[in-house]
Amino acid sequence: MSFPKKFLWGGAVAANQCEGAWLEDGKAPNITDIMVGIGSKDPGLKWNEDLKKWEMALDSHKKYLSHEGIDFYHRYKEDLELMAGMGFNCFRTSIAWGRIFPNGDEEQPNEAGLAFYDELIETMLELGMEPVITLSHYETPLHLLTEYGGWSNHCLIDFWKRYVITVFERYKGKVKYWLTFNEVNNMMRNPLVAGGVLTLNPEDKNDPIGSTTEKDKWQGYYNICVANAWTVKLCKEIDVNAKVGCMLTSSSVATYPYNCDPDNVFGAYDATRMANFYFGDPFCLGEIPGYVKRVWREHDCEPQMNAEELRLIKENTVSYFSFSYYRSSTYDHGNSLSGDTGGLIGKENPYLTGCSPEPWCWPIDPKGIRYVLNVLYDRYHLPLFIVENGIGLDENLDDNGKIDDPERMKYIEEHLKYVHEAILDGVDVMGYLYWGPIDVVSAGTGEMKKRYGFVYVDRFNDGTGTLERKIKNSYYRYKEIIETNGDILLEK
Ligand code: BGP
Repeated sequence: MSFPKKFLWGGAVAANQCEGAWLEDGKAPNITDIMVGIGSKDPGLKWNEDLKKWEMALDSHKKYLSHEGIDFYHRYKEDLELMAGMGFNCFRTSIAWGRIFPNGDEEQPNEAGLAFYDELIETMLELGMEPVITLSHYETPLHLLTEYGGWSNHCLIDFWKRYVITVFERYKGKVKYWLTFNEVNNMMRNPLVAGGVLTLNPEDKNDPIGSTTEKDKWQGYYNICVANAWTVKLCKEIDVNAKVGCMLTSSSVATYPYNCDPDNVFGAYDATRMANFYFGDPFCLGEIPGYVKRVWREHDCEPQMNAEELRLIKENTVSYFSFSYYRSSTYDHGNSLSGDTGGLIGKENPYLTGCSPEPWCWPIDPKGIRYVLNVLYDRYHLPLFIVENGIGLDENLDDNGKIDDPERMKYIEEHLKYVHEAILDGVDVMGYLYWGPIDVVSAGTGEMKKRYGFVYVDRFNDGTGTLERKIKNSYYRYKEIIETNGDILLEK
């Protein structure tokens, strides 16, 4: 039994990490544009005491590499051809919300922004790749945060609906796979970027992230659940042939108890719920779960809700569950869990032997992807779509101008082997998208040095480079895997 016949093979990027052109053709800044890496505790925001509000204040000493990205905005044709050259039958990217509604609250969309995505989507289709489109990959327009407080403000639901209707109508019959909010379950750890929430009148005027209140976060959570349900409903009304899925970082599903101490077993389970299922449950089962309501009760942070919207959530659950998986973690009740773009970080797992190179050191756990797929399928009984998995390496061209990257090939092969095991277990897996098939700016650290691509991009942390693209050796291996629909991996 091999991979399913219509398996979706491809790769994924995000507008804010590759497009560049951050203020071109009418686009205004979004939240990632003011950060050098979303893991930064110090975004480019300053409190204006006269106006009593936050405003953008970029730091002239910092390099905001995402402002130019890899210039995908102007080079997407060449890049998509390279992707098609590997045999991709689909390609994931996001629409930058701020290209369509620059401030987020306009009545009319920006035609120039739409024109860019018209061409981009058309090119994917011409090259035989299904577009998989994320509606917001950490890309809330900045104005919505500084003016309205972001997603904790109920009016964002209407702004979102306007945006979603615009793109659903425009790309009807062209885009079959939509994803709502990228890794939105990171919002409790990263309310500003993943949750798009900013407290408007903070206690600590020097700390826009740390001063976000629990109340605002949970109100943002509820409003996003409503917005997700609206997205599903609108898609059914506008384009019956398209499907809406959620997108969660699901490395956290593989949070293993450090040992069989019952406190660790339950603690690991609870950590998974509070890092992952707390969004998965309303998105897929239509219910705000009891363990979330308990937090609201005990911390006095219950959001304002209404019965009609709760019914909307109930009746409009997603058609599939998409997720990223990079690594696993362990839970030990004496140690707190931290996290970054790869997932949660707990005590080192002595059973894992590899990790990605320093300074990132992400543990490598291919068996974890089988575990995650099984857990998610057992809980939600929905088709599962792996829309991010990959390894970041610090790479340079060798003397012959080439890059040999056996670590990347090994990483993919091993993960796909366990994806296949999950398929044998009976899990419905729609496809596998490698994260970063072309080098892009890192989400977590904002650097170029952390390269995921099968295609190298000549750009460096100091902003220099020709932007020339070069094929790495792993390109040919991934091509072979796709050409044989994964059979080449099963021959071993
Ligand atoms: C995910 C994000 C991506 C991506 C990836 C790798 O969290 O959805 O945007 O970049 O992680 O993370 P990083 O770029 O920090 O290595």
